[in-house]
Amino acid sequence: MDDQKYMRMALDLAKKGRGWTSPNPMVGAVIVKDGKVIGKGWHQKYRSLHAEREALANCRQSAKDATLYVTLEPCCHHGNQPPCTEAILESGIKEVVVGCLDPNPLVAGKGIEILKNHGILVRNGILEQECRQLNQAFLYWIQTGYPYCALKYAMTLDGKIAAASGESKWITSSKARNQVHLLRHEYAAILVGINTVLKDDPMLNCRLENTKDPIRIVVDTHLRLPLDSQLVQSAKNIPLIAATCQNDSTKIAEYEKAGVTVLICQSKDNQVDLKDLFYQLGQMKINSVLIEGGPAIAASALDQGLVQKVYTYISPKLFGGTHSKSPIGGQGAWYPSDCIKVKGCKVHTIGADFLIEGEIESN
Ligand code: AOF
Ligand code: ZN
Repeated sequence: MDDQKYMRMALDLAKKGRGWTSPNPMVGAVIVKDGKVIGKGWHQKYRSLHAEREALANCRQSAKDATLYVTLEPCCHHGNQPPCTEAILESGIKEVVVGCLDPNPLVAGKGIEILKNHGILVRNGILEQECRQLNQAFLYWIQTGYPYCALKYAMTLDGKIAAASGESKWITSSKARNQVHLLRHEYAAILVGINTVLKDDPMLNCRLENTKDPIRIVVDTHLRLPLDSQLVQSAKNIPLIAATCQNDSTKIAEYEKAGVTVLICQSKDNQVDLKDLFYQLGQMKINSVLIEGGPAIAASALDQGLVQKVYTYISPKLFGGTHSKSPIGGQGAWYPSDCIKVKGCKVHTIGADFLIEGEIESN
């Protein structure tokens, strides 16, 4: 009972790091002695103290003989921060209760083993599902090398993302659009195709208070990104990556001068090979990507098995139009049985709109 209570407290603390810790996981820690909480902490942002050291630093009394509740297995390696296992051993903590294992090859069970070898009582797997769920993106990236990827789109009840003229501003209400900005805070990067940029000249930043901007990625096979676009103009302040197959050093130099990072990617069907791009992004420690358009990019990312999650915003309107666009292009499923299945769907109401979020079922 108490185990769950304190682990839930640690989980709530961990969530305060949402959007700030990438490529690190969100982690929360609570130190309990004689039935009282004597210290709390969470990993606040990348390169800052780990949750366990935060909680120890905040202790109101000696942590000797206390119990530490931590949502993720304590680390045992030297990275940006020293090993948490050392801090735990020095503190005299006698029991450590862990939410879930850290699959980072540098840790992966070794953190728990070190603690046990020093006579600390360790229990693992308290609220394990929730602790894993919280760090879905980190866990996916650290195990596969590829960023965790979500596809987001807004459509009408009849499945259109634009009217017959091509105009799409706006499908959903401002309340739903604000929620999308929260996703931009949560995900490490946001990705669009060059056609979205040429059509809308977007900023792709996060316009809410106390949030961070995602790294912006444009898939731009032939390097058509305008130098005077809002994206390029703001590239010195908010990171911008142009993913291209165009290896033209003069042109690339111009973009780089403007602060854009140009990634040369392999080509597939005369376009940027998204799988190669995602591999490179993973290597750059970009652990999550939100795809925000358009239909061609969505289709290739799905076809290549790069998408794990879908956020579908639905507005109660009908556009109609045989040629009006729908969220996912490409050839699509030939037979109903060729479909991609989405599991664990949750439906949320946002004002007059709806959000259905679900996970792609892997084959
Ligand atoms: C913990 N507590 O709060 C976090 C952990 O480069 P560093 O030193 O920040 O280490 C990053 C790795 O440590 C990260 O990949 C993950 O395995 C673990 N994160 N571990 O004990 C924490 N954030
Ligand atoms: Zn640590």
